[in-house]
Amino acid sequence: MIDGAVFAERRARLAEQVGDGLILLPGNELSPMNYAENYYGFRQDGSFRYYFGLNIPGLVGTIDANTSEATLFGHEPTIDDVIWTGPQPSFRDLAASVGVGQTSPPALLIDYLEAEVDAGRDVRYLPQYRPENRLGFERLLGIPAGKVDERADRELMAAVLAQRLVKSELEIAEIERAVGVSRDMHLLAMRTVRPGLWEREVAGRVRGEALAAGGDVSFPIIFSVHGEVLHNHTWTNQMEEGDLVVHDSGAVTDTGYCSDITRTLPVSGRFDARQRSVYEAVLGAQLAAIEAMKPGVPFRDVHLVAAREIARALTDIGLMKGDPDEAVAAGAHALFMPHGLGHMMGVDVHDGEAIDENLVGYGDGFERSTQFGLSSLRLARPLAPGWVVTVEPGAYFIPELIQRWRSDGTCAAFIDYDELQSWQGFGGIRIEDDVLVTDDAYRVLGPAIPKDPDDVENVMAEAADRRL
Ligand SMILES: [Mn+2]
Repeated sequence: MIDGAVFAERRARLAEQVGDGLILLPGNELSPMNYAENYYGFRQDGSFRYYFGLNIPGLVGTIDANTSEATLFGHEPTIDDVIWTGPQPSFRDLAASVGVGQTSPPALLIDYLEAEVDAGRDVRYLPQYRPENRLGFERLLGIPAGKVDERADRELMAAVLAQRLVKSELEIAEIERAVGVSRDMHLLAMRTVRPGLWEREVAGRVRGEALAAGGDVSFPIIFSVHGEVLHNHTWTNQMEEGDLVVHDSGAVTDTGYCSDITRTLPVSGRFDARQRSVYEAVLGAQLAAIEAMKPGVPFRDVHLVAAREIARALTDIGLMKGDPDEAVAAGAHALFMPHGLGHMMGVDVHDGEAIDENLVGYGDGFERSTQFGLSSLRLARPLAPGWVVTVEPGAYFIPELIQRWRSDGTCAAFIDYDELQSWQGFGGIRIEDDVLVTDDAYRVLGPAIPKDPDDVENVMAEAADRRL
């Protein structure tokens, strides 16, 4: 539980930043899977959770930016609610628990907004990513659903991001708790993986660990021997001797804070020589990138530190050639790492991106590159104290991409395509941790999760010994 005063203080700061008008912050609704009353697991909107704390569907919050007075719109539980979902605290008490003294039935929201608009006040809101909320705005504000996002309030967007992206001590402690759950999830996977098991058998147990901790996963688990498929959310393969498996997963705690951690495991329990060489390239890149983090350093530079490390190591291995720095300038490393180094993290696992990905990561004179690979970087601008950022370099062998580049002769001066031929089916490797930017440097958050290749092998070997 987070004290109600925390949310009241956040709302007061936002009101002060925005200055005038009425801030309208809808929470999320339950979302049907396949018929009206069969829902996906509920996930609250990040900004609503940040300012109003409650993890309940169907609520709307307003903050008067002139007075910082907040109102929560929602209904008191009826006898039907009690029959179907059990005894509920009163809505008034729930609102009070997050420091809100004023509640109102949802039906009155439309009149309330109309009165504000009639009085000449701005109703300010954030872009909406859920269709039901866009439709709700059409009904409440008379803005066509398709035009809701373009009329979102830029000042409010900037103010919310400025506030949400800088984490307080309390938030850092909550994120570290989420990383602690991640540690359990990853150790469980390391102790379970072996040839013959199916990916889904491990993914299911990993999810169970997140549920047992009182929360859930913060996004659908990536657990695949096809790690080269960057966002692979299927778990349909049987793991075989010699495979690598990429495990990218995170927890969300009961207070709504996320973690996002990736480890890559040898299914046999031991990395072979090639696997270890690429693993060490990725680990070296991750450690060098983390080491480069401090306030004022553009995250784009940190990304390029990782890219150069990978290019250097792959040149040593014989997969790349020429000068590694020139290779990175030409974008050649992106054949192996086509994604960005990381993203912000908080109440959303990609924190703030529901508001605007470019507003989170660009600006301050930074514009998104059009170069393949670098164009996928979500965060480029200079780091600031209190930011929590993932650092997740990888190296992947994507057959279709290699084929395309080879036949186009792309970056042929920097890639040894003949050598690459014998690496078909290698898969992918990614290593990810969650890092706080401190006043003068960085801190890797949470308890350590094995990532040195010897440590990973040792955890797997101990578990294999116990199974005998
Ligand atoms: Mn991530």
